[in-house]
Amino acid sequence: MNSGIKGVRSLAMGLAAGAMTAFWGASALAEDLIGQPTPGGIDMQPGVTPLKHDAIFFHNAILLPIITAITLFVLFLLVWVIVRYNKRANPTPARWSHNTVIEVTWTLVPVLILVFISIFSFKLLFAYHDMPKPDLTVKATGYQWYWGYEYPDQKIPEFISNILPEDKAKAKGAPYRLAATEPLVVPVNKTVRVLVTGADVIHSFAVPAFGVIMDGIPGRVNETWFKVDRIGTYYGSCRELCGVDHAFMPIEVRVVSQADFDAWVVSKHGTTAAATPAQTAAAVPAAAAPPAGAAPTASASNTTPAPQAQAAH
Ligand SMILES: [Cu+2]
Repeated sequence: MNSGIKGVRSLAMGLAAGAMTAFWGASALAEDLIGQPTPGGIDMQPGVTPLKHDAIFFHNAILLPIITAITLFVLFLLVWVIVRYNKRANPTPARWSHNTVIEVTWTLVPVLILVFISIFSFKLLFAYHDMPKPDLTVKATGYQWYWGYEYPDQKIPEFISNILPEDKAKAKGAPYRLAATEPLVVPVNKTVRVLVTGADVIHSFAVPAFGVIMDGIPGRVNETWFKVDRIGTYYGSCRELCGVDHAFMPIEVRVVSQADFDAWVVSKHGTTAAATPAQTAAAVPAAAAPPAGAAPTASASNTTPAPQAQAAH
C-alpha cells in the first residue's frame, strides 16, 4: 500500500515537473519578441522605458508575491476549516460569535498590506506624472480609425498612419494588425512627450513595451511620456472601444538613433534644430554669429527662427 502511494506520488510529481518544464521551458526557449506580443508567451512584454521597468518591478516583485501569499493563506484556512471543523471531526461546535483579537487583526492587517502597496503604487503614479524635461514633443490624434502624428518642434505637420494591409505586412515581414503605413519615429534615450487627443470619439494611445496608455479625448489634450533605452520597432494599439474598426488602428513606433531621426525629420521636410537641445547647446557659440557664407553648412531648413528655438533651451 505504502509503495503504491509512493508510486502515485512520484508519478504525480513527475507529471507536474514535466508540465512545469514544458510550460516554463517553452516560454524560456521562445525568446521574447521585443515590442510586440510573443506567441505562447506569458508575463508582460519586456520593458524598454524606465516607467515600464518600474511597472514590471511593481507587478512582479510587490503585487504577485502578496497575491500569492494571500491566496495560499485563504486556501489553507478553507482546507483547515473543512478538515478540522466538519460535522464528523467536530460534532459539538463552539457557541461563541465574537473575538476581538481576530476582528482587530483582520481589519488592521489588510490596511497595512494596502498601505505597503500604496507606497510603491504612488511612487509609480508620481513617476508617470512627473515627466522629465522633454527633448521632443509629438502629438497623436485618434481618428475613426487611424492615427495622425504631428511634430510641432520639428514643424512637421500632421501625417496619417493607417493599418498596413495584410499583403504588404507579409511582404515586409511585419506583424499584420500591428504594423502601420507610417510609423511614429522618435530618437533613442530621449524623453518624448506625447500629447494625445481624439478627433471624433475617445481613443487611447497605448504601447505596452513603453508602459504607456493615455486616452485621446475630443476637445482635450492629455499628456504622457516615455524614454526608450533601446533602438527598435515597438507596437501598440488603440485601447478604447472606438467603433467598428477599433481593432484596426495600430500604433507603430520606430525608435532610432539621433542621426537617423534627424535624417527622417529632413525627409519629412521638418527642422531638426529644436530636436537636439544637447547638440545645439554645444553648437550655439560657434553658430552665434555665423557669416552669411556659412549658411550652407547648416541644414537647409535651419533658417532664422532656429536660433530662437535654440535660445529657448
Ligand atoms: Cu480608437
